[in-house]
Amino acid sequence: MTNFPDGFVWGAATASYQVEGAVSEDGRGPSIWDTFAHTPGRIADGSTGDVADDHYHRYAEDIRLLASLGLTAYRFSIAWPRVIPTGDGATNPAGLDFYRRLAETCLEHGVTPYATLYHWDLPQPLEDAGGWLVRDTAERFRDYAAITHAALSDVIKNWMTLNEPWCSAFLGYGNAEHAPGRTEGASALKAVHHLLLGHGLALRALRSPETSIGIALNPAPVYAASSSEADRDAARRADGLRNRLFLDPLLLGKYPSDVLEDTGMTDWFAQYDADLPVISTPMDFLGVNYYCPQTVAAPDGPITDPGKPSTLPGSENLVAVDTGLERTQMGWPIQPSSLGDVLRMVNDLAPDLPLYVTENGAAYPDEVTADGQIEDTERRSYLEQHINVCQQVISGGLPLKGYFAWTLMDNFEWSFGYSRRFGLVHVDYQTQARTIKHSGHWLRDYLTT
Ligand code: IFM
Repeated sequence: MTNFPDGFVWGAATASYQVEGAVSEDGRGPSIWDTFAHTPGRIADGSTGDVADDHYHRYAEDIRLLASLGLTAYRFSIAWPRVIPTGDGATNPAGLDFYRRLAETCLEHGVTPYATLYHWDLPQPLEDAGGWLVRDTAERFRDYAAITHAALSDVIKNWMTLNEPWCSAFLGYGNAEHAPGRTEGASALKAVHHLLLGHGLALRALRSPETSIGIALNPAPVYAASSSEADRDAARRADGLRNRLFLDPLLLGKYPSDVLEDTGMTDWFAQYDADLPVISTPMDFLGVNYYCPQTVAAPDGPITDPGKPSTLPGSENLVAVDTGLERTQMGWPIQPSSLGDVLRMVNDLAPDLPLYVTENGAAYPDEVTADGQIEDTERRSYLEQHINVCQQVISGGLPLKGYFAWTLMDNFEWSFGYSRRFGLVHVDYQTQARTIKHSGHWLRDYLTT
């Protein structure tokens, strides 16, 4: 066994649109990702999540595989359009039944279910009515969360409201890399507010003594490329948009004023001060999805390219600096110690709040050898180094309670389609055959021997 404390949670994560497929079955309605993926040019390999890993039909096999890796927790997401196909209207019992079967199968295998209520698949009719740029969506999210929790709280005790609202807001409404593919400039910050409000409203609606509720964010340590004033200011702006814009309202009950000023959104946000107590409703835990740090500098001159909208409205004039670190296939620099930095950053703001690493992993261009092996040495090393950092931060006194690898099995990696594999388990998309990679075998040995 590992040197981690008793009760430390070991799991793997997935998300509905990335694995389920079965997009038109049993009454599921369309989501923004169905629309986006079916729009030519949006997904690098022209693929969609129509079939994905066929997890909707193969979930029992997948949960058995997860348990066979020595993992005892499964973080999955619930597709809002399966539960309420139009987003706001009749509930679809077949959709709820699927998640009941999934949770019950977990429990039969000694696996604790951790459900995320929103991992980006907004029902399309809600986007047509304004999406996350309008307040109504936050209220519809609360209703969906309450219905889902009421139906499943006997089998699911651990809940997350949102996954990575930074991506929903800035990639969805900022630079159009994600669904719904809109470029709204600084108005993407309205999506931030409505997502956080939805989180707070749902948290209040779900609160019960048996339920543990949190959120999964993707904060990243931001380093200045040099100690120059300009580079430090670039780091301040990047940190503001990536981290403080989410952590401050959630944990401190206020928005960072410099970010609102940089983006010209001060007046818009001033109207909604009354939402902050809702947004900062105390959580039971905070999930950190960590992949890589950012190192930024100020450019020598203006670099804004008006043809390419910025992901970070208000911080267009930033350059990402290559510090020479090795990178994964996503181009993300590998710096395990930064996982410690990000966990300490959150812990400094909320010293008693239990933390989980709710995602961590790496994409590499895996190859299947002639004898059917996937010798993913780099992924194994990535996981091992990051798990070692988890151990160090626990020794340092941080309340880190669990680690979820991203991801159980290769799946639809959003705008990259199936061209990026993060799984502990390889998926042959032609046959749907699952094969445990060497990283998965390593993790099983690490956890069980
Ligand atoms: O695949 C995604 C996941 O859906 C959210 N966090 C990052 C992962 C890798 O890009």
